[in-house]
Amino acid sequence: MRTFAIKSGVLLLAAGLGLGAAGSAFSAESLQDVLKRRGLSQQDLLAAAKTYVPTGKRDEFLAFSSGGQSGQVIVYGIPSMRILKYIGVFTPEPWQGYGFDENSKAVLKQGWIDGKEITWGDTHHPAISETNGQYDGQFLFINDKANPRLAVIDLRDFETKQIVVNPIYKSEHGGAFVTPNTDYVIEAAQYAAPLENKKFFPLEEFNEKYRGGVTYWKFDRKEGRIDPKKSFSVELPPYSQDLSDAGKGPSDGWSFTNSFCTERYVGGIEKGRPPYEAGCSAKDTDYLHVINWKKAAELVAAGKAKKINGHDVLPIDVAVKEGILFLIPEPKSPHGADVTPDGKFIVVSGKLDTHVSVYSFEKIQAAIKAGKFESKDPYGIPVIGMKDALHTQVQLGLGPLHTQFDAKTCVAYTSLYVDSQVAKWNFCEGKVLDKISVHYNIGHLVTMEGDSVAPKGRYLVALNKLSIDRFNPVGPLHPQNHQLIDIANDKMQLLYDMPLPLGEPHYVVAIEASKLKPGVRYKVGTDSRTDKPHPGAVRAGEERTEKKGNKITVYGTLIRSHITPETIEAEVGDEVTIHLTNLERAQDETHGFTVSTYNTHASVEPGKTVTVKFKADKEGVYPYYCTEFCSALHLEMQGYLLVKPKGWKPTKTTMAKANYSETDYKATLKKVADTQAVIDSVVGYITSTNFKDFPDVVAMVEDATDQLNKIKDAKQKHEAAAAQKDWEQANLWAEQVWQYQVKAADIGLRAKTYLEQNGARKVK
Ligand code: CUK
Ligand code: CUA
Repeated sequence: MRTFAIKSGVLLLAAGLGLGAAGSAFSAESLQDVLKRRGLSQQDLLAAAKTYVPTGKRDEFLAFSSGGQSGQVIVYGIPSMRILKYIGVFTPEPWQGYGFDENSKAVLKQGWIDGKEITWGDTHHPAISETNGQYDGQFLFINDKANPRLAVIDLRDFETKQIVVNPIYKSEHGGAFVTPNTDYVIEAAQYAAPLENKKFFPLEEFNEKYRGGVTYWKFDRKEGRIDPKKSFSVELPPYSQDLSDAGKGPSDGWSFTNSFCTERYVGGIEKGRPPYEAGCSAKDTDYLHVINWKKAAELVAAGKAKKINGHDVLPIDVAVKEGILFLIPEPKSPHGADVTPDGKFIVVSGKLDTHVSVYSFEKIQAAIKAGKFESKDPYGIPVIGMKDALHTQVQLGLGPLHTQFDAKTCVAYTSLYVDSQVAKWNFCEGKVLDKISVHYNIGHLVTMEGDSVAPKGRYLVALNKLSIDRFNPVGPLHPQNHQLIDIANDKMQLLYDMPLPLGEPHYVVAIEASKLKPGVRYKVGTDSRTDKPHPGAVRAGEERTEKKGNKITVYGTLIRSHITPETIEAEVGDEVTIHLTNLERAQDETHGFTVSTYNTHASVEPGKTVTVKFKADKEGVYPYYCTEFCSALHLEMQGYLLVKPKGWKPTKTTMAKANYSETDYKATLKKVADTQAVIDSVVGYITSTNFKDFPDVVAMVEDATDQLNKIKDAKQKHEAAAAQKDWEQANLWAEQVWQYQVKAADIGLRAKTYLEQNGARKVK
């Protein structure tokens, strides 16, 4: 705790010196000793050296993992596998106040369906925005399979900004996948259902009335939001559409979505029918849907779509007539449709077939151009013969699922669910290069930027469905297992197991860390959920509380270690709205805010303005306080909500006194003088360096100066009170001077440490 150090700066210095001297007297364990003691092999040591990121150093890549059933996104570093953040997306996240303050509630409310709040999500596929097919690090998208929704996360602050509900599906899976310039975010249906909302058709009418589809959400990059009005869907048969990918390079403008259960089988085991799993995998092949989305967008713009639930849907017959929709058989109950970095091939995994099928975009186009189709499906969609579209098929092993790519040309990695392996193979020549076992039952896998036009290679993470024997047992529900694999060499090497206790990580995307440029503070008064100035924001000195009828509106601020206002008075039944602006500029000086028993919480990062709102529906005294340990006086960052009975009148009007004496006042003045000496020495150090070259330090110095500037007023007050011999007031205002000093010194010392650690130069 820095403040204790400040109380006697001299003591701290002495203690520091003493510790250093004592430390060197102990002899350290040697590397060999440690290997022996912990039973580690040379191979373990090598793996450790490849993943270990020393304190103060950073990871090369950042991974964005689906949080599965948590409805969140998990951010971690590669190769250290250190978790950096959980981003609240479809579900409330208390720490960040997500779902507990009005601004984030508004985002979650966009995800309500049919007027009903949905507090869970089944996230599957994250996607990073792309420019010319390369990750640009600006936005992240992720889907919710259970409640067909898609979310937009801004990577400037890692916050969820928007949720859109798919207007026509009842479940979805093949999203989020972006087109090479993020013009559209693709989201395909999964389990077919009637497209019209709240419309019932019996299962007997499955073939006629149930449908699937692919939605193309228009992304407005300037606004950083999806534009639902400019988005559209292509109607598809009631085949269970599965995963999608957008074409790139030569195949840009097209998208590919595979499927299962093209049998259109409807179960009903309770009526004696064989189950879904039998009926849905009876045929040897399903269909890869091949769609010209660029032309589809033109057709929609030309008015060829019909409106379903107010949303533009291009009907199957129009898509067929206009020549933008084709099918290709794919074996068997496939999973994964991944376009190669060069955009020339589409890799489809067999799941129930031991092969991956590599389709050639060039061959597909040649067949379309020549009108060479082997048949039509029951909905009139032309079917291209498998052999007319195949480049090659490679036998990889049991249960191939998903494919990612390497920086090395033609090298791909495919997960083998049943074999619990990753296969490394060459998709140009169609041969297997290497295999490695994982633990166990791998689903997705990710290589660095491995689904972009320019994969970075280096690392692969296997996302395993089972962890069985890997970790300390924690009950029947095991953690998920993300296994880090080194792919820089010919042979893959397993490096590290990371347990994740949040939900099934269907997919992860990983980006070079240097491409991300998140901010550390907001422009003062920003609503982070709209990126616009918050109407309730105020600057220091503008704080106020307004009461109109039964509505109380507080325009407050937060700055170490003080909530303004310190008291909020209400009558039972009043509706209380509290806007809070964090006035800090120093990094990581977040304040939290809660009011006892009113189920409300806000996380207010520097510059942010957040609103909490509740009905003061019960008489009583409710403390409110800052929930982040923001300074030594954090616990004192408090206040009271007083909810008075209707018509209540005070009987006592003075506060209890502490009876401070002149001696107390003098002692406080001494403490103030001592602290000033510490501040002077820190200021002396900072100004002797090129601190102006460090924007973070400049911000800290501004914050510290702000604190010191407040001293003048408090000093006048204690001196005036002392002149009146009001030692109570004199001592308390002198204490307040010291508070400002402590905060300034705290920031100053942090700036000093920063300068020392970041190679500041002496300039005088
Ligand atoms: S799915 Cu989970 S393992 Cu949703 Cu991409 Cu394949
Ligand atoms: Cu602000 Cu604790």
